[in-house]
Amino acid sequence: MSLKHSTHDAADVVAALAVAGFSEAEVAAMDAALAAALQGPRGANPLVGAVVIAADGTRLATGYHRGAGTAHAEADAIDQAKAAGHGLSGATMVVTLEPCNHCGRTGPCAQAIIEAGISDVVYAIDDPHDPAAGGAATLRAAGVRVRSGLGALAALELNRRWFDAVAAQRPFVTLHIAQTLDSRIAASDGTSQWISSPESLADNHALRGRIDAILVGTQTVLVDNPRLTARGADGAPAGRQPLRVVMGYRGIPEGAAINGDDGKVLHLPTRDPREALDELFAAGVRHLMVEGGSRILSAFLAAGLVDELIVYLAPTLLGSGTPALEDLGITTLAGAQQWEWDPASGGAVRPLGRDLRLHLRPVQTEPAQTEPAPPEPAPTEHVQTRPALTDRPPTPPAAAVNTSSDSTPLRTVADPASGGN
Ligand code: AOF
Ligand code: ZN
Repeated sequence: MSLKHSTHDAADVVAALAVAGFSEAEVAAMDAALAAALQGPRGANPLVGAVVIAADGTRLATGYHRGAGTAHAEADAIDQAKAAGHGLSGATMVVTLEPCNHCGRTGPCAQAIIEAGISDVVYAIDDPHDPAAGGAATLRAAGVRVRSGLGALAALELNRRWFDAVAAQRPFVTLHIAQTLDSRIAASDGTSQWISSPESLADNHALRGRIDAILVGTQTVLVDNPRLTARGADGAPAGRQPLRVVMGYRGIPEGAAINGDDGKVLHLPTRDPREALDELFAAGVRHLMVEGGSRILSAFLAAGLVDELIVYLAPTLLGSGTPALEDLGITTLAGAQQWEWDPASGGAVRPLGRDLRLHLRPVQTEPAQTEPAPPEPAPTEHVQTRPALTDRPPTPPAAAVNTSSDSTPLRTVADPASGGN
């Protein structure tokens, strides 16, 4: 919870913070870090922002994470501070997530902070992701003063669905719909290329280039014969390609374009989104884009398994044809799914050529809090805090992830291909 939302007046807030052990400059820096985090894209990694302030509270640099495989927020902020010629000895790093401790796709942030000579770290919330967790302990062992809890509720809310996905050991799911104004994804004769503007298609291909996997149903393969590769405006394949996944019972024709020639194709003989996510998580997929068609889109939505919704809305009317969605099992307005505009990843509403790109996330479905929100936690110097994570569903045991040898084997098909989208 950001203190700017408090009902107290400014003097009360400053006094309360002094008691809690956070300076006015640290509170302002955390607000700025939370705002910076929103500039990043949602996906396999959380949105993270970081602000470095000098001992006198002067802001030296602001950084954020631009998605899996790129520099973490702390490293970004440190690089920017150095590029601007600032010394970091005695500075404070204010960051929305516990600095990581692991050498993943990028180096451990805890080490980068220590090496930069930063003396204080204020972070909002612990990193629940096992390989990355433990940065606070590493920092303390190196003599860095570490406090946490500032902005914890806002930081949790920022990445609510990412925390859920980590706890449930499933990929983060982005669902993509390219539709007309009247929610059609194809005309009655089956034609669908192209409903979206070239700018929307380019945006979708950029997203394809940074996800781990893209999923369609067998019906889409049989009707549209898509390639599902990430391509640039000139049609050339992007450097990084997603795993192409087909879900459903029917077989994939040998000559289907989706087969490609790189072997990065998986057929999941199931109609159950949960089963598909279990299989994909076990195969290392952490960010999945569900591309269509309407039965698959609806199955993921009905199961509550969509973390992010991107709709490319074309100013086109068909009046007939394939609706984007099928029955979601909702019969009364009180049962409607509620979504909220998501300002992250390029904004809630953005014109793309003649289309609008709409970006949404599910409204929290957990029971409403009956008690007033807890106060901003006091800083923790020795105890690892995990504030609102305690009211999350418990992490399922590892056995919940389908890795058993008697599970339906995955069939990989890799045949020459042609055509499609
Ligand atoms: C941070 N700062 O800005 C982010 C963190 O695959 P990697 O190497 O990018 O590591 C991803 C994990 O690191 C991610 O699952 C989460 O636990 C943490 N993300 N950590 O210190 C950041 N994005
Ligand atoms: Zn990191």
